[in-house]
Amino acid sequence: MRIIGHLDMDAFFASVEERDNSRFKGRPIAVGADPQGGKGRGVVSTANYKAREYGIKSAMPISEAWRRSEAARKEGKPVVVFLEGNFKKYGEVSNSVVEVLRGYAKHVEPASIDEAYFDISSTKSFEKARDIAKKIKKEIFAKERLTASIGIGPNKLIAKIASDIQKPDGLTVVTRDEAEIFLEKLPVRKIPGIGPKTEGFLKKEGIIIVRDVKKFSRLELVNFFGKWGGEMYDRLRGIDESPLIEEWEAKSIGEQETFEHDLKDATQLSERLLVLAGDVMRRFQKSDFSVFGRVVITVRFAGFETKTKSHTLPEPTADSSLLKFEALRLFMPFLDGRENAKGSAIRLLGVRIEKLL
Ligand code: TTP
Ligand code: MG
Repeated sequence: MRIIGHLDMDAFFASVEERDNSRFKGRPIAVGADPQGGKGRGVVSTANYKAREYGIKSAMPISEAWRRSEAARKEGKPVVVFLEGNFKKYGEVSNSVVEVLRGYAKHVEPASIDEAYFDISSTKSFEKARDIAKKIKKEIFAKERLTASIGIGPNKLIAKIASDIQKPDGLTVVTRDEAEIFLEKLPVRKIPGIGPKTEGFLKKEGIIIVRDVKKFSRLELVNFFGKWGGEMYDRLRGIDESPLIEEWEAKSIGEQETFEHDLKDATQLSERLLVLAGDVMRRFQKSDFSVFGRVVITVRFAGFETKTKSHTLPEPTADSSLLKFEALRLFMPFLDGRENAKGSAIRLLGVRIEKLL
């Protein structure tokens, strides 16, 4: 029997800042771009729970967060502390948390800067797994003065969903026998992979919770959603055999830029893209990786619609001019009707390399 844990730090960047700046304790905090008195053009990386009470959340334009802070001020509530963040420090804390996990589990998969899966099948019981999870939380708090939420389940899928059920400082254990019932009551959106599109489609059918999607056969789901429908059929039932992937720490290197003014000019945009590709290449050359296998670009339009395009190379390479060539090739359709029918201006560009070895 497998017993898998998923740990996710609470309001991660904001909690680190709150910890290290005692004058911000208990105040609403948003980590992200400089709000520039409401004119800033970037986004919120994360907000602590106090700031979330103002409706501020990850990926929200920083200008919107500023407006909410000003509205709070008018109501006599505390204003938000805006901080730009210290990514090097977050990386170090992240490594330190993973080290704690390695003390309890042989197999650990760091899944993002603030989350990791760990395999504690050797405990052989969900009750013992609960005890281990408590110890992990306690040790992280003792070492880093930060709280984390943990989910325990029979696989990665259930563990991930469980870690999000009770936040902050939560611990949710779902045994193999409870898994299917546990999922049935949840809104469909809680299933990883079900995004706004699928949610919208299901809503039109009057479907809100997982139990109701189960009326569709595997074949029906495949007809609706293609190959993903088959995978979804399993996930709705708590079935997930995916193994922990331990070796992909820092599995991508990327750079992005939000422009001071939205850009339309093809020459200027191509130049910025090549500069970003150059920055990515320099970081790649300093890294321990020797080749990359995929090039990804992100384009955000003035209206905030965001698209990513990727190309997997026929074989991995370390070639700087190939990165620039592929990034430009992926970008070309955004300069004409193929990806930009309305001729919109562009506010952000990003370049990333993945499949690093
Ligand atoms: P999350 O775990 O999604 O968020 P969180 O840890 O801030 O809050 P929660 O208590 O709900 O887990 O993301 C982890 C960190 O990743 C977050 O602190 C900041 C960063 N991040 C971004 O920079 N942009 C984003 O859009 C998101 C979602 C996260
Ligand atoms: Mg988190």
